[in-house]
Amino acid sequence: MYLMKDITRDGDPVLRQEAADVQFPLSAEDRKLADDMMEYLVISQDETENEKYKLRPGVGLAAPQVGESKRMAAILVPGEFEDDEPLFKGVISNPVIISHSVQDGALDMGEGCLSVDEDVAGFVPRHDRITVRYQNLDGETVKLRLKDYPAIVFQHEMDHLHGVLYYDHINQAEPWAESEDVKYIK
Ligand code: SB7
Ligand code: NI
Repeated sequence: MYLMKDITRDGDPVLRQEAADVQFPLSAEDRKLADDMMEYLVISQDETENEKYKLRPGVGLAAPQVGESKRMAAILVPGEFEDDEPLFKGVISNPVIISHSVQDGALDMGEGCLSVDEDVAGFVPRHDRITVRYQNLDGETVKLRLKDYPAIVFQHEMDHLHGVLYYDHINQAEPWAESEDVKYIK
């Protein structure tokens, strides 16, 4: 089970590397990596469990964040209400954005990252809608259309696989400057 001490922090070169493709069928080691990353997300979103283990809640976790430079990320985006089905739950490998909207979107609260201890504030402009292609744990190719919050989470995780951190996208001079061309997502 991963704990906060296992999460790589900003400054660790693994977070700035281009991650390597995942091979299928998955090795036992990669399968365990996938399961352990998803386990982190599930426990981190459980209020009593996360307190017990002192885990920061996360909706995503990319392999470089646990020191593995591989193109794999676990994503668990909860539904709006408790007991709702998650908007997305899965481990994605070798993801690519195959098309995206002209419309940009940014979370109105900005973003955070388990690998960045001090929150860097500001809007993080991304694509509002994307079509992604990735491989699931069985190696099957999946094509998925996403918009708004889940689309933002996918892009945050995919950035990790390219050595990019969310604050790289923040306007340094005016971090909260609003733009007519960006949709702000609640
Ligand atoms: C806000 C938070 C995340 C994604 C998009 C907006 C995930 C935070 C956890 N992670 O550091 C995952 O890489
Ligand atoms: Ni992150």
